[in-house]
Amino acid sequence: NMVQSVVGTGHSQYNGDVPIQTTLVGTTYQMLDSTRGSGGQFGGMAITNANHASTSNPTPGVIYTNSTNVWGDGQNYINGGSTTNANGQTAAVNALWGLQNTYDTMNNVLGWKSLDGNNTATYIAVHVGTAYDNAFYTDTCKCMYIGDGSSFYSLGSIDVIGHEMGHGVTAATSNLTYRGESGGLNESASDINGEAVEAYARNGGTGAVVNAGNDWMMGKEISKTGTPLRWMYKPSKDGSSLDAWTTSLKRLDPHYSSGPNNRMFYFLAMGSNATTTSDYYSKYLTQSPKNMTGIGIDKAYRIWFKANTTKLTSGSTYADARAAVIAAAQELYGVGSREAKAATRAYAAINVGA
Ligand code: ASN
Ligand code: ZN
Repeated sequence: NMVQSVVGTGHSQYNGDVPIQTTLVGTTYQMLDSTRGSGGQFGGMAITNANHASTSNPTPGVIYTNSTNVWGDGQNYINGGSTTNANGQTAAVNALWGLQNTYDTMNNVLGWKSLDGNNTATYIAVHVGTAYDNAFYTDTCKCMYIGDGSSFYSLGSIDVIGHEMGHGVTAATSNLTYRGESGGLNESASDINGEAVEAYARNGGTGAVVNAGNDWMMGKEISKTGTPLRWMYKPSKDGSSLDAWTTSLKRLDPHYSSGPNNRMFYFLAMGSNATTTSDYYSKYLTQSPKNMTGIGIDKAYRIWFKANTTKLTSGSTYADARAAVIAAAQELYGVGSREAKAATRAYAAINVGA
């Protein structure tokens, strides 16, 4: 059989028609991308159908195949109340496009290959569980599982995929322990990755992370109510996350103790005076730190990534994160640089250092 890597079209659920890299084997197309990553369970980046396997220790199932290189119908198969198309391809389109953009963000912007930096191939299995309202990363397979949702729409939005795969980067590098202050930093590292991938994808995948309309919210698209999972610019909007560091932060669930570091990243990238047509931001622009100028998400992402992958360790605290981020900014942009000063101010704004 002739095997070729080809570009097809996916009718995605959240992003319109998207290009996806697939493989033609004889006359059958497969959701296997051998241009992004090697080895792994499937010999390349793959999307499989978990076909409602139990969420505890699930098996990935088989790679999606099709007779043409046009995939999905752009509809939400699961959440219309119908289960007849419960194994539909649209969730797989979301997953492959999201995973390809996750790979490209790290590779094209940072030169970091796949999750471990060694180009080990990853995969995503969709349709895990029944009406399952979560998505999760598993390090043993360097893979991610996506549920179809019940309270949520199918959980494969681009920021959620970037978030989950971000857990793989952290696991391969700093390995921040998932409790206490390090747990919050671990979750924040994933939220930052999710938002950077979203920004990269919305910019058309041109090799930079440009703030081109990423929303600074996690999981907005999968929400049925319009309420996202988390707000990076004002984490306390969720009713549980902190906006600034306190001594009790370490006792919170990592999804809430992530808040201050998420907010630090927002301030570092966007400053405190960002103007936008979106009313999501406008209410929060006048509070501390006033008149802080951001350095843009591209530089902020490079700084955070360098800190997480080369300076943080499993037991790192918020104070350690401050030191690591400032050091990374100094190494990338110079001691006394605008970027290093912005990093210092962004941590001061969340009550870490001065
Ligand atoms: N989706 C969640 C996360 O990645 C799963 C979890 O609660 N660990 O944070
Ligand atoms: Zn997470």
